Amino acid sequence: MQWDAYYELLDIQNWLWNLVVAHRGVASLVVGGESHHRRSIIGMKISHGPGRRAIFIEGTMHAREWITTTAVCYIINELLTSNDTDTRAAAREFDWYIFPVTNPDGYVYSHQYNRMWRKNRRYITGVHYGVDLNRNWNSNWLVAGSSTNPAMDNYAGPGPFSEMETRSMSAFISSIGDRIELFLSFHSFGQLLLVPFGNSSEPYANYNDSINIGRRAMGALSVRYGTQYVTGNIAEAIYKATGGCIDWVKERARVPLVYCYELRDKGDDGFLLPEDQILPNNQEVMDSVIEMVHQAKRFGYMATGGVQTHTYTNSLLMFIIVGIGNFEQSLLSKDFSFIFRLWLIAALEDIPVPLKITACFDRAVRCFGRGKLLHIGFT
Ligand code: 0X9
Ligand code: ZN
Repeated sequence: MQWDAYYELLDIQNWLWNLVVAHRGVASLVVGGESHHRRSIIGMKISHGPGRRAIFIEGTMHAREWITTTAVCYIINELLTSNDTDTRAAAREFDWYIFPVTNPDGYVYSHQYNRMWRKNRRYITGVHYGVDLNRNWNSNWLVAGSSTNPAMDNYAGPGPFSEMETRSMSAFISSIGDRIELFLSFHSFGQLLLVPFGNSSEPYANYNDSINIGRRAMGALSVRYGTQYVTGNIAEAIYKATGGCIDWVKERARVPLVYCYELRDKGDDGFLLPEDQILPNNQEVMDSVIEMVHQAKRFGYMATGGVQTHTYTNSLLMFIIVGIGNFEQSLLSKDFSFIFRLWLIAALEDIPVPLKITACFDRAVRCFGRGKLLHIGFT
């Protein structure tokens, strides 16, 4: 694949397959779901071994947003072929699940009949086709920025998960959900990095971490060509819109770090981004993804070592945590399971773990607040 043209679905699928052949043992194809017209939603899994935490990336849920397709393909290409040290390390350290086209019927239609098509291609009623797949997820469905009118581009469908694409992809995401540490959706356009939720700017448990990590990633994005992105909550930075993919992934799949990119540009060419911007766009996006992984680790996410909790269900280890203040709430939050995991890894890998212990404490202190943390340990 060259980075100076937009490709059709079959070309992309062939390209993915050729990569699997060239990178046997590391790259494999996964079917994450199915479209209304029975096309497979194909993704690339990149894995250098079992037991790793996962990073999930999806693009082209909106058919006309062609720059997202090529950007996601570029990420796959770099992870498999780059000589850059950080990129190679990131490729080895995580299981990557990467889906360039999550709306294949719409994508094909946008190539063959209507370049500005956005939705899927299910027949609804009268002359109307298509549901907006980014309004059809079962998270605050139809609460804001969605339509009940099938003629509209933001038609949310007759019910949450009424569509084959969202239903099957959500099942796939759920099946690997507790391994996913970072989830990225790619859309265009607007040069934004969005965090949940689509109807409220109320900060969730790790909202500040998410914004901080996101801003730093966008700093890295800007270095190569000076492209500026704004990081912010969906409802504030773009508009209120619910039933979106990342909201569901955050709320229901409980993935710690979840972002939606709105790629180039800011409206000059919009969805029709000229082909000479493909490579620069893809390069700067890749810079940001690598920085995001780096920053996420610095903030205490992305625990490597890949220990799966169920391995330890019969373990004699007991985890005792004594805190005050928002203790109970923290117990229920993802932050707690993160600390728990870190401690399990630290203890069970049976290696000197001063760094992990430190990271654990840093994270715990951020979670509970300095001074509130009394004791964390094993018996
Ligand atoms: O409206 C959308 O779905 C996205 N913008 S786009 O121009 N690509 O259509 C924004 C999605 C924000 N995310 C959620 N609403 N969850
Ligand atoms: Zn979109």
